[in-house]
Amino acid sequence: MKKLKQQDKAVYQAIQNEKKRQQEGMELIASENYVSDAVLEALGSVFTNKYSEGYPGKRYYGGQDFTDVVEDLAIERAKKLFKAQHVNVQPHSGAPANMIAYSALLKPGDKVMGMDLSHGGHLTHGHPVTLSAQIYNFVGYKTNDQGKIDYDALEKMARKEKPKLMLAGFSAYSRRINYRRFTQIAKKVGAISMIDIAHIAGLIAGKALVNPVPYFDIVTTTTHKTLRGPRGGMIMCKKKYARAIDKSAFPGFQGGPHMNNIAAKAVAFGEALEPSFKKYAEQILKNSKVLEMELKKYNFKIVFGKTENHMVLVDVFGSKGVTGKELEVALDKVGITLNKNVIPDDPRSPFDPSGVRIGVPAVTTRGMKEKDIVKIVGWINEVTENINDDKVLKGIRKEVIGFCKGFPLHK
Ligand code: DSN
Repeated sequence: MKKLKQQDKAVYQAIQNEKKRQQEGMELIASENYVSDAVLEALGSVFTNKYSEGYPGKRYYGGQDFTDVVEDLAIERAKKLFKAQHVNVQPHSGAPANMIAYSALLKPGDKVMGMDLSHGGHLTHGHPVTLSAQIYNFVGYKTNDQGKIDYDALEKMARKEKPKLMLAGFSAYSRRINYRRFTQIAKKVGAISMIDIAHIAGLIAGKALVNPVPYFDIVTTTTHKTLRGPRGGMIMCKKKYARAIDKSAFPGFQGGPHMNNIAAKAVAFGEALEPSFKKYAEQILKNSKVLEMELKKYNFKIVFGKTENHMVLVDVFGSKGVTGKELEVALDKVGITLNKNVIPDDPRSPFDPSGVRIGVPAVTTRGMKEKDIVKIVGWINEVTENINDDKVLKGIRKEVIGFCKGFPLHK
């Protein structure tokens, strides 16, 4: 970064500080990860200079010889990874990907069934604060007392509501979804089936979880969570919906695609096709199970009962009398980063909810294994027990920095 250092010290310094923060801290936000140096290089490439409205072979401006190469590579690799019939790699991120899909399939006022946010769903699945909820008529389904989706109840609800679209997927739910049953219900009520796999795309690509793509009409995802690519979105769909999705992405919703980002997606998908990615996905599940078991040992309450993916949702207020925000702030002081999170039908405010969400994709990328997760949960417990004791927190901070030295990040 010689040029940047000379030209813009303020930005250069902020980048250096962020690098240090990442190196000396433990990243447990379930949606975060570390990209490879190769992905970073593609992101910082000259493709950022290029406008490429349209699709490979059908662009509106000239000079597209090489943009077509990287977009085709990204599409072909994604098709191979997910066995998808059609792929659009242009969505700038997950929220736009969902809006692009909705507007391809729905008319304003159409009904959509999506998972309630406090039960693990996502803002863009129809939360009232989002544009999606202003345009479409969302109704939310919930998990039952065992922390699972009750498919009989879901079917009953679908028959009553008659949605145009049934949406599966989540951002804080730690259980698996019965893809066959979900899509059968959608078919029975004549709804289009859609799933947002943003959180688990890497686990699917790494074959640690069953691939839902063959089951669903439409699949949206981000590329930067477990999939470990650049920040971005992607839509996969059955051939039948290909034209509608492509038209909705461009010119419907977005302008020029971010070609540097698409180049980086191609690189990340290439990495995900390597055997080492399968090992990484398997290790995520192992680490996540240890996370759950260790938290239970310390009597933390695991919402949804257990984890079957890369994360757990913990009711820290219910089990320890500490709010999600209090724990997030205290853990920040020791260099352990996670996020406060609502729990099902949380009586507390989303700004100071009962829970925290903890995920292991980033620490797994960093090379941490089961024994390391045991250590991390020990620290989480110690911080919870000593939440107002700055001396204890300072001591843990030193230990975390020392521990992280054993897991170096970008040079
Ligand atoms: N912000 C992402 C997450 O943390 O799950 C999704 O929006």
